[in-house]
Amino acid sequence: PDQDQGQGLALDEARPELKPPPRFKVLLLNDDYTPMEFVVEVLEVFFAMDREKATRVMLHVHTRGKGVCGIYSRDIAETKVAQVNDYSREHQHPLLCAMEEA
Ligand code: TYC
Repeated sequence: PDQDQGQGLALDEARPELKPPPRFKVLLLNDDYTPMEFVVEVLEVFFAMDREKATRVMLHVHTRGKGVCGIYSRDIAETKVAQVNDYSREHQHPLLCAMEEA
């Protein structure tokens, strides 16, 4: 009764191996207008960074154009992106958060 489920099951295996779920990088993008202090606050509040790490990540984004805030399941990554972009818009800053498959 063991049939190939289309995920690489060898014909002599009893059960198919399930593919691990994809992971997503949550990214912060640089812009010319969002205050550095606001970006640090976002990293502290939404990504549980202490001030030192948040400042390091903010400066990386500021100098390199983008940076990784964390790596999550699709659901958590989508929620973080929406929370950060809503929060930035509420405060009338152009700060953008995005995600890409890790
Ligand atoms: N470049 C912004 C400034 O000079 C600071 C900044 C850092 C903005 C990181 C966005 O994701 C960002 N005020």
